[in-house]
Amino acid sequence: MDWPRKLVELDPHPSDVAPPWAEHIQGIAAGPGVWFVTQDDRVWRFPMDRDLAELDRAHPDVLTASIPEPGVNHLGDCDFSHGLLHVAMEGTTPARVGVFDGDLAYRGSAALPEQGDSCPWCAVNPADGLVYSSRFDTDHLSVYRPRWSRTGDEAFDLEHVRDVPLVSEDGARLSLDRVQGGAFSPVGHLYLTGDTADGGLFGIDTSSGQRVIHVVIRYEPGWPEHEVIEGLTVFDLSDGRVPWMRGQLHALVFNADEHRPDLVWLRHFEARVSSAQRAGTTGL
Ligand SMILES: [Ca+2]
Ligand SMILES: [Ca+2]
Repeated sequence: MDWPRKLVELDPHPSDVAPPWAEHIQGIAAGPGVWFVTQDDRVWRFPMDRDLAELDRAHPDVLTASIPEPGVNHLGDCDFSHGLLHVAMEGTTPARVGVFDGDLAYRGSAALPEQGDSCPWCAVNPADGLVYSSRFDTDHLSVYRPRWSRTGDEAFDLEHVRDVPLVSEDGARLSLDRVQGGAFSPVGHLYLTGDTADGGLFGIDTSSGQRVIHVVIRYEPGWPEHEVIEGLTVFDLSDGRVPWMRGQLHALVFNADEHRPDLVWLRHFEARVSSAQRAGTTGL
């Protein structure tokens, strides 16, 4: 399946606002008619037909839940697949992936011994049903098979099945720094975010580990702005279902100022496909 010819950034929305869910924001995922958002200590579900910039827990359709797992003190990027919200969790050794249902009821978590104490993101590949993750600074992806056992309490487990070494466009070994987010397109293309000035968005072929797309996200990581690139999600808004947002790839940036509430931007990217690709496909 072809990759996009290029990714073009559109206007952000929400943009430069400080709703309560923006404080130390970490991740985003899309479900049926809803957005899921993770902060470092909280999970949210928001209706997609309302403006994210104006939502807080006072709205009757907004759900939220705090960290349910003992020892976990940091949630990372999240991903929604087959009715389950997968959330990267840190604070325990090893780090974990927690699972909530679509109404944010907690279902359990699984340890990731291969990743030590680092799990900034996790994402389910629709092409193989496997869970992908990595350490914050990494030269490979780790791949896991989810398993549920029903002996006594329902238990969730992730079986490590392989690592995928990362390689650059020209085939050299590749290390990525400050990986904050991961999300798959419907055809199984993996997109990662890297929170550095020369990082941004990466497209990774998970069969070869090769980076095939790199789009720098322009932001202000250093003093005095303290901006941070966080998680991302893939969701096609090109049909106008959310009139104030467009694009297929959506990445979080926030301004981590300790002296006032954090500001958030959702940065939208649209795939431009080659003429050889079939009309009507997003090409992601
Ligand atoms: Ca993060
Ligand atoms: Ca995500």
